[in-house]
Amino acid sequence: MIKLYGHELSGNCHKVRLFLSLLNLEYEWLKVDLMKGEHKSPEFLSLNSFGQVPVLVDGDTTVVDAQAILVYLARCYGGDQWLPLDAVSLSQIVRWLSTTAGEVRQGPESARLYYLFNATNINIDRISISIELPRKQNLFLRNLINI
Ligand SMILES: N[C@@H](CCC(=O)N[C@@H](CS)C(=O)NCC(=O)O)C(=O)O
Repeated sequence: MIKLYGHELSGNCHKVRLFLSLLNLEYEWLKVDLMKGEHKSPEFLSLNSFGQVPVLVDGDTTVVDAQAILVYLARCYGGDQWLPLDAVSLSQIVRWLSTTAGEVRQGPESARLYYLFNATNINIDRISISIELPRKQNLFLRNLINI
């Protein structure tokens, strides 16, 4: 059975869980407690030397990184429906995978970390400007993450 290492508060893990459910795939959920630093343990680092979740293990195959996992699952289990290979479709899919790891991460995810998890190393003003939100950037971000 597929194993997914992750944490329930991780947006990157959520993407993978959502797609597994859309594909009706059963999997074993293995919680990696980020708060306790389990993602930096030698055992976990042997799965992903970056020390990050999500990590998916499918038989002999280990895939790290949410976007890579989505592509893997789409190719293995989704037929052509989720990942058509013609040049235009594929480029559009990569564009949005890239956006989730870029703009979405720089915006909503950083706001969530800043406001909900007190990640004070994040410069929230700079992030708001860098993703070019038009007005009242912080208010927009706060509304987006519902606080
Ligand atoms: N590029 C990776 C990033 C994964 C990532 O940043 N995961 C976070 C949780 S959402 C994590 O494990 N953070 C712990 C750390 O970086 O030390 C992906 O898209 O999956």
